[in-house]
Amino acid sequence: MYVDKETIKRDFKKKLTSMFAEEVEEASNIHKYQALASVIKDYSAENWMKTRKHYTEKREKQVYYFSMEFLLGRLLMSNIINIGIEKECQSALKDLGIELRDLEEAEMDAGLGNGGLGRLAACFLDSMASLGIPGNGCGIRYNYGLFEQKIIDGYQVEVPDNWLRDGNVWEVRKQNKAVEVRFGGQVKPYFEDNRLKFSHEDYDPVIAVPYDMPIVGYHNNTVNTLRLWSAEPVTGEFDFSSFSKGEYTKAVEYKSLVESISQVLYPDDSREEGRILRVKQQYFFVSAGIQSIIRTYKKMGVPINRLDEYIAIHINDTHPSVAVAELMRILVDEEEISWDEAWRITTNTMAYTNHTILAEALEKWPVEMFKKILPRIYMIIEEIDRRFREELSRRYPNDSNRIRRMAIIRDGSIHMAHLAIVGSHSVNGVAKLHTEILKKQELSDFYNYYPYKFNNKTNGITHRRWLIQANPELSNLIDSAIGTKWIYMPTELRRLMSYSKDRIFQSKIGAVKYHNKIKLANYIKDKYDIDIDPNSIYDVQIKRLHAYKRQLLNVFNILNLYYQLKENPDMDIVPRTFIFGAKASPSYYLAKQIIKLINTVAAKVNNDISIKGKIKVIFLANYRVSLAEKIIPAADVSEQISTTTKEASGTSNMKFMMNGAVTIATLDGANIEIKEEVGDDNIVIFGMKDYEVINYYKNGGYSARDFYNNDARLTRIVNALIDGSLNVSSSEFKIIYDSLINHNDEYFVLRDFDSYVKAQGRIDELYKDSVKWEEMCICNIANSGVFSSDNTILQYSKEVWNTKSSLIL
Ligand code: 26W
Repeated sequence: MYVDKETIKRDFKKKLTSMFAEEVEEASNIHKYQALASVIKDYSAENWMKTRKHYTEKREKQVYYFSMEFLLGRLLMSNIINIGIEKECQSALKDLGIELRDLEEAEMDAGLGNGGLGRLAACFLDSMASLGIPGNGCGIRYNYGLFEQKIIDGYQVEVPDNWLRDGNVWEVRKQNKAVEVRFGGQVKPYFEDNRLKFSHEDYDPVIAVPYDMPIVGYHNNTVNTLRLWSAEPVTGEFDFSSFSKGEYTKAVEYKSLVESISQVLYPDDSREEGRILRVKQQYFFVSAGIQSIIRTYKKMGVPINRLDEYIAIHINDTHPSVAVAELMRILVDEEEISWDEAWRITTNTMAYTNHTILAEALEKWPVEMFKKILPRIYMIIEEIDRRFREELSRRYPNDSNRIRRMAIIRDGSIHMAHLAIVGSHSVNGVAKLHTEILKKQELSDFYNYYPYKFNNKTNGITHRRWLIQANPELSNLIDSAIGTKWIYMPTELRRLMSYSKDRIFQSKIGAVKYHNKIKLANYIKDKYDIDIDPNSIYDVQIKRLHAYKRQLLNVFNILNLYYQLKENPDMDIVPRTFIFGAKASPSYYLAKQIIKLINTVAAKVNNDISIKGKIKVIFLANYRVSLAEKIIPAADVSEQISTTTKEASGTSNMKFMMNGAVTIATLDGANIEIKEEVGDDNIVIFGMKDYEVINYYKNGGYSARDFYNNDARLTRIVNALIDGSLNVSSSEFKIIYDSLINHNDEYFVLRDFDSYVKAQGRIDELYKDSVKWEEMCICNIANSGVFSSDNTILQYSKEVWNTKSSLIL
């Protein structure tokens, strides 16, 4: 869609008047942002309608991506860029004395996610729309996203993320599409027309109200939908009956209980109430989503038993896996289809992605709790489990152990991953190694039983946000070298390889990086009043804080360098700025203490003039999508240092690569595939191999204490955690010390330390050779195209969903 600059100016001024009765000169940046966003939304509205109509008229198969998390970040720029009116907007605003970048900063991130899994869902939405694939998102409209992180005295302090404070311009509330979701109560079986039926009585009704957000495709007139559900109390009769009995307090209680369902992302589930709420959240959006899918489907006039030909439902991790039982409930109880036929439809409709092998994330719900909240759904899961066990005992008549291991309900718990696997036709991991580990270890029983269900889909990232939007200078430089075909076909970036040794192109790449580094330095100066040197190596680790991601290994290398510099301030190293960004889960004490440690080390290193500013450490607070967009284009080194086998894929690794950073990595997750693309010379690999890690876990034989005792560097560093030399009380980091020495270092920090330090030494050497370094940067950019989420989505579309691109002409 094209809009000229004069139209934008006129529409924008009109909006400021109609929304706020303000003129340009008096409006705040927030008002100006909201007016502009609203104008942009208007521009996409017609195509939004057209896309919806087009899909229904053509009876296109649609995919619904069910996810507890959508980490969208900001939408203004990405919508402007995808519509294709960036230059026009910029110059319209300029005429009015406004910088588009300033308005961009006024938008709150939609932070409805924790990390990789949520951001992946957002990248996938962008790719589906940009490829013209009929794809919708389905999730929860949390009133509060992931907490805002403040750093006070070096500690993480969580503050509610009130992202809806100024309203959300992008969303449309669709009251007339609301549905009812039922919790609690009892289920009574009865016979009617020779059929066993179930009536659900005394349940607590919750109204699910959808809020739709447009997902604008890139230059293709497609606008798909992300539907987020909000929980509201039933008004009218229900309230009135409570009031009439004089139970005012009860009515208020009911209201707040209902509203708690969509109140906040991941309420702390370390307590029973939190767990109950999570189950409710999951069923709430899944039930609402499936009900609305069925409603829309029925309008097409196709018989219900062909649902699987027109609908694909994707289960993003185990969180929405109750979808299997909910679809069965609707087909069997409401549509009165036979169990076997309903099961055929359900399994053909559902597909499941696993995102982790960490036990803590494989959800299990206690039967007693679950059946109180969802009595009918529990009955259905019991029946699925009963039939599945029967099937298994036919196949494995003498192997009761195996049947027990694979059961959905076992030892008083419901294993949601098992439900998802049994109820789907496709199960995938998110990188080659991860899928292999699922097949050979974590899910090997299921792989033996259903080998045809398992497949790999390596993650991806949208190059539109992570390159075109976040790094316009680099994107323009690429255009000038190889044209713009890469935008539609990112693997075309390969053509940059012919420039990898071109000294002029290399220096241009260097200049873009330097420019981005200055921008980040200015941001840091502004926010933290710390000077960082744009000629230093920007060495970046940004991701959730978790022991397996080993931010600790990074800190240990910094301390090691610091002690070396103390002894020899003239040591010949390239100055380095170590940059961290990470949120720790509020109840994860060890992770929070690692944040405190990073800040403690930062204070010590940054204030020690004796090391002549050779290293600096910066912890950037409140890591989120919009901050990542500022950091990644400025990074020289990408830290991907998880314990091998633990990081399912990683996706920031791909973002850094695409922006010309060099990766220092273990052979874990997608790092392996990055290495395959760039070749051994353009990545720095260290650490244990997957089989070594697996052997250690299986056979023991690792002694962290030996490494601590036998490596003087480690003795000193680990002792520093408890000897007061970091200028904090000696008990402050006792938990970190214990995790390493008394709990034998579960993630092999000490084991990989030496190898990591050497790898960091190689980085230093490589960077000194600026010609070689620039060549490496170009190789990384040139080979990043396969990691575009467009590539990933095309594979899902073809191999899992059976959907196709359907563009409005
Ligand atoms: C059960 C609670 C829970 C929920 C979410 C535990 C853990 C999570 C994580 C935040 C899930 C997550 O983000 N996993 C990441 O998914 C990415 C996308 O596939 C992968 O690239 C990362 O390796 C994986 O850690």
